[in-house]
Amino acid sequence: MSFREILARLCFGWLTVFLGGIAASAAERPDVLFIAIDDLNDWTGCLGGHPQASTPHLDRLVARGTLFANSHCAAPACNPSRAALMSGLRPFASGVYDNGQPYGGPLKDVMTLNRYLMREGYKVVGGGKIYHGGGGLPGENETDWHEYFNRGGDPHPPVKSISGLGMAHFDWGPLDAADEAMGDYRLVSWASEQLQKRHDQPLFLAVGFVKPHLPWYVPRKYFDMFPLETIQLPVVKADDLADVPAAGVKMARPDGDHQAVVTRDQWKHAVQGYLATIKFLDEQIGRLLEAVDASGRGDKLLIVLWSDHGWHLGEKQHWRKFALWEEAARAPLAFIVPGVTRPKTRCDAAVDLMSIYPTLVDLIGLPIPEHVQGPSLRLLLENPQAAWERVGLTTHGRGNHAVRDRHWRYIRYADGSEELYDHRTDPDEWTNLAGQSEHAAVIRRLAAQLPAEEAADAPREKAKPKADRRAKKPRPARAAEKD
Ligand SMILES: [Ca+2]
Ligand SMILES: [Ca+2]
Repeated sequence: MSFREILARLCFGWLTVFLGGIAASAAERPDVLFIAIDDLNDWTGCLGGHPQASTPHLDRLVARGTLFANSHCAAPACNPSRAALMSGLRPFASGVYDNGQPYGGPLKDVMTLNRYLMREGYKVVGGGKIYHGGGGLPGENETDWHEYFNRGGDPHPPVKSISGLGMAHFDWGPLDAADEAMGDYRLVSWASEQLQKRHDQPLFLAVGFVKPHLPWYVPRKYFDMFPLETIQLPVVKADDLADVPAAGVKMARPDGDHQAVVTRDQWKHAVQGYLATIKFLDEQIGRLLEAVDASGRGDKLLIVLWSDHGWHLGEKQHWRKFALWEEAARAPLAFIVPGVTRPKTRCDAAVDLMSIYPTLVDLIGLPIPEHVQGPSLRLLLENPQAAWERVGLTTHGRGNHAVRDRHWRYIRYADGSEELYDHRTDPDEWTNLAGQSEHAAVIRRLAAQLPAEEAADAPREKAKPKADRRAKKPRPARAAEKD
């Protein structure tokens, strides 16, 4: 073969690769079903966070691929968690640390996941709750989503507070309403139509469930599935806060929600309400799964499912999210990737939700934008036992962080105080080991994962007149932590 022939063959080879690359772009890319859930902790069948949790449909969906059983949110609150995972910027990079800081300004010029996929030729449609408070950035939806579905509200009971606590949406009880009246039911009906439609571009379909967010009002049949006399409370240690530093006790706020719940004998009612609302959510996931199967897209549909953070129901005398312990930080995460994941796979490597953006674009075959923080999980999807040195990192307010690896949770508050828990012997995080010198090396290793620099707080929204009035009441105002 002459030199010229060799050169010609080489050029032809490269041309084939190059053209192949182009052919694989756009039309060849997989459809993506992006399932977001609001406030679902590990009370699922597959994660086993509560013995009575019943989620057969979610478990069935997750069993088609890889469950990340040790995954954690970037921030334990709706707004910063979602802003971070959709933008690729952690709270300490964007300055969006809590629910009172609108993400619109800080993310104005950021290549968010939905913008990126739109630019790369995807049909980008969403519905329900993806970002905190709806779809894209206020007033800029046309650059963020081709279409966005507003699921509308949910029915309310005739009384203001079923529990008698009188604490706004921190309430629970049965509704005399049909499933069809619920916003998440309409969301699935809409999503099912999107799955049936022919789209001439690859589809990015974001389905944002609002339940099991408060209030826990769902049709009565779901409450009937969990009779009050059968309800098991979370296992707790009475003096669990005794070894928690003051900054942690302040986050737990034992004299707030917990005292109100216990005083009014509402603990079992609340657990019942959360279990019932999760069961309702699971029914909707079952409907979505049926639509997926009916669409015939299964073999080229990439599915990711996540919840924005966990939830406490009295562990450490704490309720809601807004804390750095396992219950608030741990959040379901699963990927179903045809040709990559295998069914019924569980991965125990420590990860966090910042990996959703880079993993998706990596799997689709797009470059990961430079600003995106967090590693792609492709390696773990291909081999769940692969060596993994990364950690799950959770930030709650400037300067407060938790680092989770396979065995440990390390927490450091802005004032320098610390907690350390060994999950091999203490899965409930009852015994704070931070003061024990034999763990100094572990703490040093985990503390090295904390950011060296942290962005200043993004501007807070101005309090509405109603919130001003509320703030004057004796109950401590927590405008920054509104659900
Ligand atoms: Ca949430
Ligand atoms: Ca303790």
